[in-house]
Amino acid sequence: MIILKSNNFAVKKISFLLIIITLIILSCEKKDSRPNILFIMSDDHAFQAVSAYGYNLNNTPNIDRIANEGAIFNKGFVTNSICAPSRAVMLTGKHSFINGKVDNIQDYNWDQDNFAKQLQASGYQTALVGKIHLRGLPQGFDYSAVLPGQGHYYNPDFIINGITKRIQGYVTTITTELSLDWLKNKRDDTKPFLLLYHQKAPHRNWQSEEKYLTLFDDKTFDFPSNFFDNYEGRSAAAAQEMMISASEEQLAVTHGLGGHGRWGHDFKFLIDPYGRETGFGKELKRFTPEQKKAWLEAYTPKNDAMKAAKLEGKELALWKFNRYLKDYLRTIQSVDDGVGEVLNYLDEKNLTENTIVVYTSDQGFYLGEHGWFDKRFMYEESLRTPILMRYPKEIKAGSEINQLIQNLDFAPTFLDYAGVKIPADMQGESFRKILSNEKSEWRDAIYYTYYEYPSVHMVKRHYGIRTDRYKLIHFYYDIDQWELYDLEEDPSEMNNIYNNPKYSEIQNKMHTRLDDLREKYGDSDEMDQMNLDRYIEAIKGGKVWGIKKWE
Ligand code: SGN
Ligand code: CA
Repeated sequence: MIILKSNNFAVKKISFLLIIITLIILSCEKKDSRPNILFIMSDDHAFQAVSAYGYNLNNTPNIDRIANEGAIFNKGFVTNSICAPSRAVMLTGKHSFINGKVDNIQDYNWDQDNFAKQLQASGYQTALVGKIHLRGLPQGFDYSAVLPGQGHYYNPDFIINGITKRIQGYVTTITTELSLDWLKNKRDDTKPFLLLYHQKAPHRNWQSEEKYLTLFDDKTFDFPSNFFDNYEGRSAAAAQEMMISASEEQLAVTHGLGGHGRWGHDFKFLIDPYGRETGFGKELKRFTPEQKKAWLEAYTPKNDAMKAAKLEGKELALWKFNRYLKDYLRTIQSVDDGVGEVLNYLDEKNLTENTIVVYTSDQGFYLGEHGWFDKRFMYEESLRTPILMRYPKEIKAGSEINQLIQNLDFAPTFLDYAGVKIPADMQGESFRKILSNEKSEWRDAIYYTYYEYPSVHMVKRHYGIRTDRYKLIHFYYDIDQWELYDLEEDPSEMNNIYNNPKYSEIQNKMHTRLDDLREKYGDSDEMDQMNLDRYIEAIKGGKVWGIKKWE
């Protein structure tokens, strides 16, 4: 009996130990310690308007914090400077002509692979909140709350896991709230997370939050030095329709697409200085009475004063430039507030150490350079995009990255951090080792394409390459123009030196490099023609409002 009893005791002891061991193993399995990824993207946020880049236009302390505690990229670029294509590149790690989403107009194929799908399959919990601008239910995400198309600044609709719902309030705040709600209440903390927190702001038409409607009222911003560009030697630049301060004649021939800055939509006049009613009244119909009241109280006195001053010429241009820039910067203030809230949440929950935080934009933007707003061109202000990144485990605080990084590289980089094999057909490269200082060898040139023409803003089709110092661009279709820039001598790209004998050797080298890259990535004249044919077909089908003229 006694023996049996003691045996029984031994068995119990062993079972108890086994249970403990199993629990330990299970809890180890439960904890997937791979880094979380918080990918913050805003829409049309120029690097000139992130204070960490030192342009002295505004203050973005929360966004700057990412760079102060991590890295700032001085040569971050996109492959195709327009919204939906840029997002498709970011998701797939493939150039536009490979992933198929070459312009804002044609459909994106969500069935193709993307890095969120890869992370999801490897055990990440994934979410997408805000603007994505790609039609169809997002794939690769356990949770999605996205704006349909461009979305609205005030009282926006959101498609939450496929179901559309109108939410009252300001879009930037709502996007932050939905992201925080997912982090706080929908997280499975046994898994690492991927959160795409994507703001609509500061996209046109720059509608700011009520509390910032009068920010910068006491300031006058000066023109950038090339605001009054005459586009000499650059015929594609001369043909665009994206002037902040277009003349009444230019506004009248704008192909009816609303390209140049408009009195109602952009400058917020109900009645323009010439007594004409604008469409702005209609836009305010979406607002609640309180929102509308706040807006009219802010804009009416400023607009009345402007009309009374009867401005002309340079003074009028300066006024338009200031109205544009101030509205634009106001919307960024709310973006920065949101970043602050989310970073604070990471701190509170002790998630800062193990979370990769990226802040970027879908492309750059003109803040008056060449007289413009918008993007699309391969010139620096829209080719370049802000990139700031923090990951305390591998990135030293205060790092500066000067390699030629592209949005093409995000997908493979994230997979690299997550320990997921990078699919061989992804065209970007992981820059993880650049950030940890373990690698210095890197590409010496980037490749660029742009296709959306004819369309609003009338920026002609082009492709090109940029090296550390030079840029070669070819505009084609209804034009055949080459441009070459020496960015060291001419950072504002005012002087097209193509065919300048002094640069003939450089020119030849750049042509060879361009041919190499077109071949390397799988682009060609045939591809350009195919993309053009597809575009004309899409427009003929009447898919695009506003460009019915080309039917
Ligand atoms: C809208 C804007 C354009 C802008 C495109 C693309 N006009 O058409 O100014 O270039 O979106 O922007 S607006 O009258 O609707 O404001 S993108 O960021 O989505 O590519
Ligand atoms: Ca954009």
